[in-house]
Amino acid sequence: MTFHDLTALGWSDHFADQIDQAEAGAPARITDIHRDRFTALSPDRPLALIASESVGPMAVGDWVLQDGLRILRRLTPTGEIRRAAPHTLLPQMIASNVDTLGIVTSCNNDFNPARIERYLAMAISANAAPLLILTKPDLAEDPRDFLRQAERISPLIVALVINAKNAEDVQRLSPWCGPGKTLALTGSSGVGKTTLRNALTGEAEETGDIREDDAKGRHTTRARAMRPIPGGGWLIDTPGIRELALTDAAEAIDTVFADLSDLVTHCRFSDCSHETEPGCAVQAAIASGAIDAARLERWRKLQREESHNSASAALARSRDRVRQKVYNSGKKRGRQKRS
Ligand SMILES: Nc1nc2c(ncn2[C@@H]2O[C@H](COP(=O)(O)OP(=O)(O)OP(=O)(O)O)[C@@H](O)[C@H]2O)c(=O)[nH]1
Ligand SMILES: [Mg+2]
Repeated sequence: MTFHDLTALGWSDHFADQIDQAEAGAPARITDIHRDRFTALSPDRPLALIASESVGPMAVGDWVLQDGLRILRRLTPTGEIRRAAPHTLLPQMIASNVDTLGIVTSCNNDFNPARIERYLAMAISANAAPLLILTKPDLAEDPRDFLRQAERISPLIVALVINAKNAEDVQRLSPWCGPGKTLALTGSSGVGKTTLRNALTGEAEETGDIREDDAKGRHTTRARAMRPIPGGGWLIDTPGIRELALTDAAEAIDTVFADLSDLVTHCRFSDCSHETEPGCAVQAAIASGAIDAARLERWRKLQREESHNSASAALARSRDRVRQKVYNSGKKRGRQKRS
């Protein structure tokens, strides 16, 4: 069995500063979550844990304090990869404490700038560096064309074209791996996340074919998992996402579209809708060809959607608080009656 010291596991002052000298429990990092059961790694051994009641939601990649059986406390992460869950739109954590988010797409029909912009915002709101990984160049006529399109999406894009089935090519990800570093992979089903995982970690996890007509995958990976990379560092593999909806990511969206969000500060009216108002800097930039009207539309659509999702989440949270108050006061009345 391999042992990892705390630093090699990703520990830093960010976590050490959160602990009191006298506090009970030792640090460990969560690698798998199965309902209410957790697998974690401490420097000296793997652990099977359950959470004590007060701990709250957790994600793969989290640092916790534990007593060998129970998780006592979750330490505040450096960031959370989050999305709005399908149907409920409530924030759902995918992974935490991620240094680099590998946004995986393929040199085929999966490639979609609007979708990549969403993943960029997801990375930024998690304090993770985005890295675009374009797989399946061996099946494309001109993979460089996908790279050129990717680089036009945002100045934030760092993109690599990688044949995930070629172990040597996958080694080009090594600058983003290394002791203590965590690389998570996200993207649609069938883009090659688990194929990359197997090449990086030496595992033989199941991968699945995609449909020929639209390049869609079959959702082969079902659970998130954090695994060691033999040369150092950690890889988090995640199930494919059908449609990424964002929540609590307004600032990150503005960062992805920083040129547009800067531009609006030059409009004559502060409440300019960028449609017909005089002195609109955005319309002027479109007219001069400085910005792309389709990109502006994508930004505004994402802003509208995110604000709807965040408002739904805020409403659900306040309903929860009211329900909790009613429940607590019911419990209190019950206790008073009994005494
Ligand atoms: N030719 C080629 N095939 C690839 C490449 N990357 C992945 N594949 C194939 O694409 C299919 C899907 O790969 P997976 O690794 O299962 O994809 P995934 O992203 O993990 O998919 P989910 O687990 O469903 O989210 C498999 O048949 C892989 O062999 C690549 O770079 N080139
Ligand atoms: Mg997979």
